[in-house]
Amino acid sequence: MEQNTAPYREHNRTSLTKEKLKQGFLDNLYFIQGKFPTLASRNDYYLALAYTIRDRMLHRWISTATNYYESGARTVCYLSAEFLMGPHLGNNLVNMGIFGMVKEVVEELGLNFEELLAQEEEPGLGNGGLGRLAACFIDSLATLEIPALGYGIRYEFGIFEQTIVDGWQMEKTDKWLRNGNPWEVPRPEWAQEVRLGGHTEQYTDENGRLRVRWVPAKIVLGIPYDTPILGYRTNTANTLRLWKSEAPESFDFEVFNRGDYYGAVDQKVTSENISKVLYPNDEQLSGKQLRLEQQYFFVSCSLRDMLRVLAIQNIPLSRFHEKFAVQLNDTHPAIAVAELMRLLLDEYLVDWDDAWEITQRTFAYTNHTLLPEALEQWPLPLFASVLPRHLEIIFEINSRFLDEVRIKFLGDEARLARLSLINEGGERYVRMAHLACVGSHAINGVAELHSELLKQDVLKDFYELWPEKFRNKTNGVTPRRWMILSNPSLASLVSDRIGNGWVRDLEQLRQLEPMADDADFRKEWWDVKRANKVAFAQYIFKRTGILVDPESMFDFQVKRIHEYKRQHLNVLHIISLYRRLKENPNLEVPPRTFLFGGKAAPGYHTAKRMIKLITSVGEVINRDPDIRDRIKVVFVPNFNVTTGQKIYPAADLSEQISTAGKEASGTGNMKFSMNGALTIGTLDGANVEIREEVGAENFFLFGLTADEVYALRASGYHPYDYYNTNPHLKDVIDLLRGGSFSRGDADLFRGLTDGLLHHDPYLLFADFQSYVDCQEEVSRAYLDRDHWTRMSILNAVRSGKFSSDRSIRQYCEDIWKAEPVPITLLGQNEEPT
Ligand code: GPU
Repeated sequence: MEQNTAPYREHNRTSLTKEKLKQGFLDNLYFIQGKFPTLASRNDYYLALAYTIRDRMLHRWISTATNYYESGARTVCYLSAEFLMGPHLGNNLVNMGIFGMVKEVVEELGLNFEELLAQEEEPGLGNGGLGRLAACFIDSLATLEIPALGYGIRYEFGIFEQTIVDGWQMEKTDKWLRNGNPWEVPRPEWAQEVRLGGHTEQYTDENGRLRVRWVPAKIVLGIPYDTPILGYRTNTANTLRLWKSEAPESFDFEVFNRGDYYGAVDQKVTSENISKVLYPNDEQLSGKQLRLEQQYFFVSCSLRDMLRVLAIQNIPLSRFHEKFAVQLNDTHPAIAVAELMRLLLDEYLVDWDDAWEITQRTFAYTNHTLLPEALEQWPLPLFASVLPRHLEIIFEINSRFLDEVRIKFLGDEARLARLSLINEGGERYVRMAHLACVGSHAINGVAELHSELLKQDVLKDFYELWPEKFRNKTNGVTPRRWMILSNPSLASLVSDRIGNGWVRDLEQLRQLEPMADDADFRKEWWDVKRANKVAFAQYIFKRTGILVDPESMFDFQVKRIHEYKRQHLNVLHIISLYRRLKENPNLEVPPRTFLFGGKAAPGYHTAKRMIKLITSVGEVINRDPDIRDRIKVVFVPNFNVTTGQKIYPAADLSEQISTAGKEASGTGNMKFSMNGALTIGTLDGANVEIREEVGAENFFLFGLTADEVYALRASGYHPYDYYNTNPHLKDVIDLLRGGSFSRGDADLFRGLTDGLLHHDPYLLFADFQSYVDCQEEVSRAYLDRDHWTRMSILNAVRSGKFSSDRSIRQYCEDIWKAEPVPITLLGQNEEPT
């Protein structure tokens, strides 16, 4: 059927005039929500507005799909178990360039625009940095007009909602879909079948060749739900395709369940379980069968989806790797290596060597951590029971791989054992990072230091084998969400001076460097920060009942709660400062508000106790009449994308204090710096590069380097000696041990303090004095407002490197070999009818 697309360009539902927007909004309220303003709820208004904007995205989306279909261009597929998108409405308005106009329209209708934006439940389909990176990357891919899809899982429940009760974290389920999701379109016609469990059999095909057949124990359906992802002021609208699991209708329940109705319903329930909930562990493997099933489920659906596209574009299978560049976001999707091999070998009957070449040329792998406990391994029996055919294929990949190693490193048996895809020391495991390395043509870390440490440590043997595969791609974040949307006053201050080219080319911010010496500009800059702090103080009061002074320094540590990130080091400094202020009330330190935010994995007991530690110390300090006007401690509940958007613009100081060598990159560090916060940090992850960019004189550095950490451990680390020889540290620990912050309960933090005194695996004691000294420097610096503001400006305007546009450009050039495909809107050259 031929369709004239021209009318859709200036349709009632697509036009961008204020009148048409208003009409569209009221129409959607009536025809979609079935409401009239008299009875409409805030959610009705939000949905009507969301649909009004979605209507205006569809022409770009449809045009983009059509352009890609016709061009047959190389497509980037970003495979990720997490996409931490944050709310869509505001971001879509920014990217379409209609934020201001729509705000006016909504207000002219007598509605509160901020309230409607706040009505959107954020899709929290990720734990932290890794999932948020995926979200920034798909924003940049669309902005750079690269044909791309994000593939993942449509979890029914995303990351839990955190509340704080009596100082402890409580978890509530995240029912983000309860009010409907206007941004997604289900595509049931593109459903895929996924097999699980069962066994394999050998058979002889028509040509007399021995082949393997996988007889699964169950089949589940994957239904794709598509969300359009707009580029910033381009015609491009790419797709985030998330898979939901369902029971297949074609499945013959009578035969399989012998007419057992309840059994059939049971089967439906277990099928739906696969995409039910996001595992809330960050950098900690869960080892659960369901988690492996989730990984395989979305990977299999996604690869089959690529094969579907290949077929409709009439591209031969042998060119799969020319059509698709598939990025593995950590090892969560690493099973893709074995699955593509299986599809090619068993379902498309490709020879091993050809299949292997296609596979290796298709995949590239990003590693996101050096923590050994995060490296995924699956016990062999579990793996065999879920994916029996894949295990056979992995054995074959391994045997061919080890033959190659043997030739290169003759006689080096220890090396073979270290490199093997199977961990044979005791209980046997499949090593997913090894599978990813072997099956990929490129392997990258996410900051320079991290990429170096990968080569020296975690992936050393692979580096020695294939040095040419290794790269670095330093992370970045999108300035659209993290500057324009979250900090509009700062963005317009910047655009007033240098226009808005910086939004697509963040290095242009450097044009503002001279303004750091301009007193008027500094005043404006300070006023913007001050207004953001006032707004945040109001938010804090509403959420926690704590009054904070916007004049005080806002000192933030927001990120997942983890021992390696050392929120408790921050607390040790707070206690030491508290103690000094009590002893010497004349101490000249600027008022400071210490703010924390972040979730602890529900099963990570030490992390949960670190939250209790923060809130307990806060309770004492915030109530102490001598001190409470000088320092305060606040735990901001439920840190997520939405609260992050309020936090970064309000920050004076950013705490990036992980043990050197442990934080792969960090991305919050970049968001803070872009919004004019100064960093106190170790030489870890991307901190190193931030310091290089903004200048050492505008960065508060402390602590051991990664090499020093390594050397100290090697020479024998004795935390107790630091306690014995540093009276300040001793004071702090003794206060904690004596129950001063736990209403006399000496047991509450005993586990934490004993752990530090006797083990201290993250070297808090070794870095304590250096940290405290550095904090004194921070305090002195804040007293000089002019100088501080100068440093703040220089931090923001020198953060251009940390745009995710830069990261994505480098991935495109160096790994994906993908090029922009500018989109012409359909009907552009046709006459409207
Ligand atoms: N990261 Br592995 C996560 O957020 N979750 C994970 O499971 C793993 C890594 C983070 C790193 O901790 C952080 O340093 C990095 O900036 C981020 O991934 C994105 O690369």
